[in-house]
Amino acid sequence: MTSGTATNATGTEWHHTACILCECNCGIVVQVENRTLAKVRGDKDHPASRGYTCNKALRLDHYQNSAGRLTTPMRRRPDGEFEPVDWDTAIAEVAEGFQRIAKTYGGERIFYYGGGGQGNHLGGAYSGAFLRALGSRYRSNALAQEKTGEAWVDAHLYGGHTRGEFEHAEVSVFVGKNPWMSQSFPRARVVLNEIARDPARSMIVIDPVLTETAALADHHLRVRPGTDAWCLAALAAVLVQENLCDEEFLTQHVHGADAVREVLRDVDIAENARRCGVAEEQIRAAARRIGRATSVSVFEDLGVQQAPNSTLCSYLDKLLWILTGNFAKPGGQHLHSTFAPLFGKSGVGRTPVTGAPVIAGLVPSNVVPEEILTDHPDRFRAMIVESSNPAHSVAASARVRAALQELELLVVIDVAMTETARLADYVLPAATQFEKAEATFFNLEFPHNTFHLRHRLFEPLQGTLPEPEIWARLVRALGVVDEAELQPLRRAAEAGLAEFTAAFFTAVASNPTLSKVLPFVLYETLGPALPDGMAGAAALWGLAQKTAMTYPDAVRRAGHADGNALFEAILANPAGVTFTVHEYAEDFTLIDHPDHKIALEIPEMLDEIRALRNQQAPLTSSEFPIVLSAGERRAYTANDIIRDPAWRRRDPEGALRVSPHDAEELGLADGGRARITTAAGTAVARVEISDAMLPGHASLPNGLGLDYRDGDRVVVPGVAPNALTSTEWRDPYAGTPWHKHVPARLEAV
Ligand SMILES: Nc1nc2c(c(=O)[nH]1)N[C@H]1C(S)=C(S)[C@@H](COP(=O)(O)OP(=O)(O)OC[C@H]3O[C@@H](n4cnc5c(=O)[nH]c(N)nc54)[C@H](O)[C@@H]3O)O[C@H]1N2
Ligand SMILES: Nc1nc2c(c(=O)[nH]1)N[C@H]1C(S)=C(S)[C@@H](COP(=O)(O)OP(=O)(O)OC[C@H]3O[C@@H](n4cnc5c(=O)[nH]c(N)nc54)[C@H](O)[C@@H]3O)O[C@H]1N2
Ligand code: SF4
Ligand SMILES: [Mo]
Repeated sequence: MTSGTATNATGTEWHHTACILCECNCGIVVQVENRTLAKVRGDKDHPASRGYTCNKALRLDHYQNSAGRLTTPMRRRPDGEFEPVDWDTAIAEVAEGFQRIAKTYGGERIFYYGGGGQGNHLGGAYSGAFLRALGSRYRSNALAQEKTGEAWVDAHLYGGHTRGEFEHAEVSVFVGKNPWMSQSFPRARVVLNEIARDPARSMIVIDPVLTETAALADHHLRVRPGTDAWCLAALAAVLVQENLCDEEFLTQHVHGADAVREVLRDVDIAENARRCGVAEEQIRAAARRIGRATSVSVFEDLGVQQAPNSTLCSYLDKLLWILTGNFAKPGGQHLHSTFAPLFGKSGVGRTPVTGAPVIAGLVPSNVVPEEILTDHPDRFRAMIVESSNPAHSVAASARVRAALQELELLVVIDVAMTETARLADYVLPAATQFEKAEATFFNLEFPHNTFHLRHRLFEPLQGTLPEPEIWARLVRALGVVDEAELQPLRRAAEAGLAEFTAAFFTAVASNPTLSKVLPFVLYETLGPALPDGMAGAAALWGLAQKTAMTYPDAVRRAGHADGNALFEAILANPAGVTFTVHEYAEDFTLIDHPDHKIALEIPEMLDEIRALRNQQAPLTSSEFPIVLSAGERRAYTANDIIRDPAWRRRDPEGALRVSPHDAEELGLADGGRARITTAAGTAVARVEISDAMLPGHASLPNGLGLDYRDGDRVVVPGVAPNALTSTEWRDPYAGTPWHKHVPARLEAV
């Protein structure tokens, strides 16, 4: 442990690493004692978080030393019980099993789900070699239950992902997003407080709940759940009808704006205001604030992405910043560089059984059960799940579990015995994110974008392996690469990066097999030449080359002469590096269309705006009159990452929040219990009566209802939200679930 450490005045060692509980991955420094994370602080040297953390990072040891950790590979016996097996047996049998599936049904019948959670994408970077060698093509992960609708819109508009620059925005707009709790951009609470304190800046929040963020807002548009499309269409319509658009920007950088404006001119703003339950004057005031600002940034998240009209909402909220020209300037919205793109560009079109759209290369999570539970010849027959818990995190858990059990082969790679692992034929135990080199590809900022390669704090726990090693062993077992082909590259790597670079490009150009399994080749050849414990970083060498080729000027501005210099900087800076520095005008060059203009007209979306005039039947009914938001981010939720309930300082069971009005009507008492019933299932939760909730709206936190076993003690605190959700409630374009809008009935128990 040399390069990963810093020492303070008293001689105590602080090791650089990162929090793994949300996509921000704030830099932290930790003191370790006997394999525990004894003390945790924000890392001032981290280029993005600069010392910031939220409350969640401080007790990360509940992840590292969870009693639920796996310590040996396991195989299911014919009697259904697991038995421990050694790694050689597990690897040989798993590789052989998938080979058999590929031979019998074709590699395309092998489906891959996951590849990284909020803090770990390095393992997933290696999965592709094994999957490609088998001929597997279909994959998915949690992004296909939240971000694919937005990705579909983005692909049409400019072909890339955008991010707001909230730190400098005059007006920040949060649509179905509560960054006080869910973070998602650097130093969120600091930035929100700064905006709230500054009379020259404004915050607009669209949310039915009076969230912590909404409480700081200048304009809280408190829509009725599920009615954002009317609110957003009205906001965009005000911009057009009151001539608040940036004409110069639209002329120079956008085409199709006139068609969009024509549709928005016909929007009846008063009627839309009525439909979403927000006063017309409030909508007009918010739109005018956007219209006159020098800079506007917009963040949409699950409140619209997991609710009705979600893809339309993604389109409408992008109109707010595009019509007003808030792009390619300080405080505006930006396309950004990526170190490794999170979204695939070339999809495979449609899923084999249901014909669902594959957006950004991802099968919609909600159709996974239907792609398995059928006698269709092209159904998925086998699956690998890595770093994800779909049996708990995907809609309609009961159906997902039935599907997973139907597979001929299910292999799960995780650190813990999860709801999904329990259904597997083989469970492969991974080292934790503090026991291996790790990084994420949530690198989404502009003009400065950062990348953080973390060094391990501990050796892998006995019996576990880092995923790059697991994938390498699996590829070796397939026998697709000849050892002799790797030898020259290994020798070159020992000689240095320059030698390796030359040898690598020669080898790959002359051998198509190697290019099929590139991450494996890098791990096997460059990996051994990297510092102790850092072999897993080998794939980053390839990504660094690509990054330097894609953004040569921005990488040079960040101080890296070329791909090798960037890779070396990443290895040498355990607190993270800035890898690109952009100039604002470069935003335009990042637009992926040949003319580098935003293509604003999406005919399907314009039809959807027109269709908002028609009545849409509510999803609630007399049987299920309440809208339940199943899975809200709170102070102590972190997806399915932390299983140990002792991590939570407050609200260990994750209360059901209901409005005073509904509590009164239904006879629910604060601290009492309520039965929640939906079309999919039923559960009992503790009640919290909260003024933050609108009548008719209730909310449950995410990440609860996970079981935790400590010796013989098994606890399952709270409600698993997906015991209450259904697969068919999903967006017609992207197949994303409506978790925030589940019709439900509540009764006192
Ligand atoms: N504490 C914590 N932080 C997290 C996570 C975590 O588990 N815990 N997970 C991370 C992940 S994976 C993600 S994707 C992000 C998600 O981050 P967010 O999207 O901010 O999280 P949510 O709380 O699920 O939903 C956001 C808001 O949607 C609102 N909402 C519900 N229904 C509607 C509606 O009909 N319209 C509108 N406009 N709003 C509605 C809710 O009131 C809520 O305030 O958080 C990340 N950060
Ligand atoms: N009803 C409802 N459902 C939801 C949501 C909601 O709001 N409501 N939110 C959705 C969203 S936005 C998301 S992002 C998903 C998240 O759901 P998932 O895709 O299931 O991902 P995580 O919860 O991040 O689960 C991470 C898994 O990785 C494991 N893990 C941790 N570290 C490592 C490691 O180093 N290696 C390996 N191999 N495994 C590791 C953990 O033990 C855990 O099982 O949930 C979705 N599901
Ligand atoms: S949970 Fe997110 S915002 Fe909070 S410390 Fe961890 S990475 Fe940072
Ligand atoms: Mo997410």
